[in-house]
Amino acid sequence: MTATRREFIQIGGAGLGAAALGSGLTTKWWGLDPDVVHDPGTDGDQVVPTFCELCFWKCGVLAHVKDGKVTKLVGNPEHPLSRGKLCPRGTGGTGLLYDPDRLKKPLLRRTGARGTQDFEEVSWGKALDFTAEKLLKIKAECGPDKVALFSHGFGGSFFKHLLFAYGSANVTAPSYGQCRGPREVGFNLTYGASLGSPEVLDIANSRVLTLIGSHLGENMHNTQVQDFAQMIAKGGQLVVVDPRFSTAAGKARYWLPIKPGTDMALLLAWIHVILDEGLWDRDYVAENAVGLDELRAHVADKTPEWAFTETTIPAATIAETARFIAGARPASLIHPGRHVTWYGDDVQRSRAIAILNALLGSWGRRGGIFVPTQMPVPKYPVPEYAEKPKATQDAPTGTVYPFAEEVLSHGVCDATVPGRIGSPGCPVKAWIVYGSNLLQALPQRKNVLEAIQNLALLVAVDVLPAEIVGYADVVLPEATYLERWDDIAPVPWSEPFLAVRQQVVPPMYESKPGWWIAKELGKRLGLAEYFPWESGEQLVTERLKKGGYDVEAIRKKGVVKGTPVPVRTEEGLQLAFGTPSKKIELYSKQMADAGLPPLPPFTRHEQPADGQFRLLFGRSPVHTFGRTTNNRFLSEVYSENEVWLNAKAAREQGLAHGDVVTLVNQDGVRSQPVKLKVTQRIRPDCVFVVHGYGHTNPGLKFAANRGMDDQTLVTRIAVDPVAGTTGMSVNFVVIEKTEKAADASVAAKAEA
Ligand SMILES: Nc1nc2c(c(=O)[nH]1)N[C@H]1C(S)=C(S)[C@@H](COP(=O)(O)OP(=O)(O)OC[C@H]3O[C@@H](n4cnc5c(=O)[nH]c(N)nc54)[C@H](O)[C@@H]3O)O[C@H]1N2
Ligand SMILES: Nc1nc2c(c(=O)[nH]1)N[C@H]1C(S)=C(S)[C@@H](COP(=O)(O)OP(=O)(O)OC[C@H]3O[C@@H](n4cnc5c(=O)[nH]c(N)nc54)[C@H](O)[C@@H]3O)O[C@H]1N2
Ligand code: SF4
Ligand SMILES: [Mo]
Repeated sequence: MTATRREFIQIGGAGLGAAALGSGLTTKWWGLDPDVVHDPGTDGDQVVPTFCELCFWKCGVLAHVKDGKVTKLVGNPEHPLSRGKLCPRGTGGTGLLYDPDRLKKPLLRRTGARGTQDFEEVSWGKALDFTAEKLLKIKAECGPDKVALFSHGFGGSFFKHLLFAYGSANVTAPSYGQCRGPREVGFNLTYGASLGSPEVLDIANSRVLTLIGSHLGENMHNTQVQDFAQMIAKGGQLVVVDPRFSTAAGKARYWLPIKPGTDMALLLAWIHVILDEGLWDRDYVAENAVGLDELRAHVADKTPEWAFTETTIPAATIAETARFIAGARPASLIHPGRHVTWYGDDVQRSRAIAILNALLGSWGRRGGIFVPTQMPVPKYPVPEYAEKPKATQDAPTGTVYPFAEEVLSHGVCDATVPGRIGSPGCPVKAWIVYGSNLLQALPQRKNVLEAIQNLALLVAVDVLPAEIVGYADVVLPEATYLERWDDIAPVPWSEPFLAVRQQVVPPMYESKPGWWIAKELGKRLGLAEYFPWESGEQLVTERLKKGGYDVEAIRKKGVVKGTPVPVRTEEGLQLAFGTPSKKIELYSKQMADAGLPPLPPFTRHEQPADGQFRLLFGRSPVHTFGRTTNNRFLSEVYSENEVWLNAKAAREQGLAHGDVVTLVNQDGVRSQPVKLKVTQRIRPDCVFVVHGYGHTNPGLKFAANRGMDDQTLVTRIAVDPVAGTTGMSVNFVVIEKTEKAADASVAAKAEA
């Protein structure tokens, strides 16, 4: 059974607006393009399959084209991640393509300081020559490991290849150290495998799904939300642990409004009850796991009564939900979350979630976590890299944080400031930033800006004038995903498939696809042999041909599927684990050997003082952080964030719904003015905002000055000792009433 559109939209938090977008019913169009742009929803006389990049889930898209314009984007029914539907954001991709504020030409900074935005439009030749000259100089003087790439998004693959060929292994991403890093490390330590993106979760078949924060329905990953709707339609039940009454909480059998930062206590108490009452999967654990005795001893005193004092969840509710969760095993899934950099003990919390899933026997089982398969596709032949790419000694990776799996972005910032960390030698000199708005993505902006001002070169490859672009020396305007080919990458999933991103319409303005930019830079760096393809199209079709695939059929359908293989034990999958013991490691000897707690300890985190609130953040169903807040189409539904505040707390503060307020954090840093949303749907000790607003680059004519930027207030972080990732939910604010209006209408007027 597949979810109907109605079920899908019911989960979405934005109600009617999302429905209108999802079905292409919106009639208003902004007329952004000087030429005719059809109303979105118009059928094309040509349909080109590709895949989406409004977020990183890679859903299959059928793009309708009429008179050379993209008129409508719909889900590809053949594509396993979209199944004929897109989320509201994916449907609004034309709002990016036809955004009048797009970067149109390469830019070079004139003489002013970084950030003054005094740019000169130049030819591609001049921009690339300038960049290559600087990069060659840095390599000659300091070595190749003094260049770093920050990257988010599928097109980053070409720039990673460029950096490796140049000799640097400093590839980093806020989507690791400020997002899912701790989860991947926690699951790797426990199962010897991580969850990846898209996460390998069999939600559609879960009988009970437990969400620890993960706000599905606001967090709008298409397949997951469709699966979620299917699960609910089939009578599946939900346990939602969230200080806020999220969209998902509205569908839940149990909503546990936990005190923020105390989830570990709840998880340990659940484990305690499950072991104490003999509710775990004995056969599964006996066969597949090690460390049960140590775990039992570890949680012996972690009773529901104890957890109540930490979490404020009544002991009886903790025991009842533990039984409820265990009662549905093995089709009982504790969702591992995605954005998990919260309090600095995030790997340990992810370990506790991994352990709980093991007790439920959900790994490799129907309704739990499946073991993905992947379609084979041969590489395009390129020479071996001349030298093994080197990472800077100064960026904390595995050496400082024993289980960090990637170069850490804030570590690169530190390594860019002379004398900040590591050896006093030559600090990192150049950053190439691809599809990452570091000023909104990284915490402790002062450090980020200090690093930026120490650089010899900052190159931004982007589609819009995001804040980071304003600080660049060289701005390289990339073509949007609808205007370019990208390399092919098999997605690990429950069924094997390959999808192609093909150009739907030619690049507008002077924008260029990433493959072209990387190849042209490569040529100028003496690395031409590493970019032997003539075009993105040729690269992809060669690889497919070599793999024996029917290229024409794939281009026509956008996707090819392979023969299914077992991905759950019920289908004949044999479980195997990549840990040192070849078992699920409830007790982690690896961690003990590294001097870290081998079982997840409870750490009591600082709580806000009277009158202070913990700052929490999350997603809106119709936007992807700050990358879509300038999208006029999506902004018809939600154009400005607001601060959620509990109604009782608001009364005590003398504040009312709709007031314009300023948040001031523990270090005296002030937010932009923002509207207050007074609601019963949040605990009184925290406030919540949607991340990605409060843009400050005036080039984003629609989004500039709309709402507030939560990142401004993240001046304090809690670094995870296991993975080096940065917990960011450790900032407290007071709320001041502001006289001056939060005036998005200023931006709107400027545009009119
Ligand atoms: N529409 C949309 N969807 C997206 C994205 C987007 O930008 N827009 N971004 C995608 C990306 S990259 C990511 S990483 C994911 C992020 O999505 P999630 O992983 O779901 O996000 P989080 O920010 O971890 O979770 C936010 C929720 O956690 C709750 N919360 C805050 N603190 C605590 C706490 O201490 N304990 C508990 N139990 N709950 C807490 C908040 O109230 C909120 O409901 O979303 C993805 N999906
Ligand atoms: N305070 C706070 N900080 C956070 C979070 C939070 O909730 N609150 N969330 C964290 C999470 S979960 C994540 S994943 C990170 C993500 O943070 P980032 O790595 O910054 O990712 P995005 O916000 O998606 O990147 C946006 C940039 O990509 C550009 N872009 C869009 N499409 C393209 C394209 O096709 N090509 C190119 N070259 N550029 C493109 C946009 O114009 C924009 O400049 O941020 C993290 N930081
Ligand atoms: S989840 Fe939505 S925005 Fe993300 S790739 Fe899929 S359709 Fe696009
Ligand atoms: Mo993320």
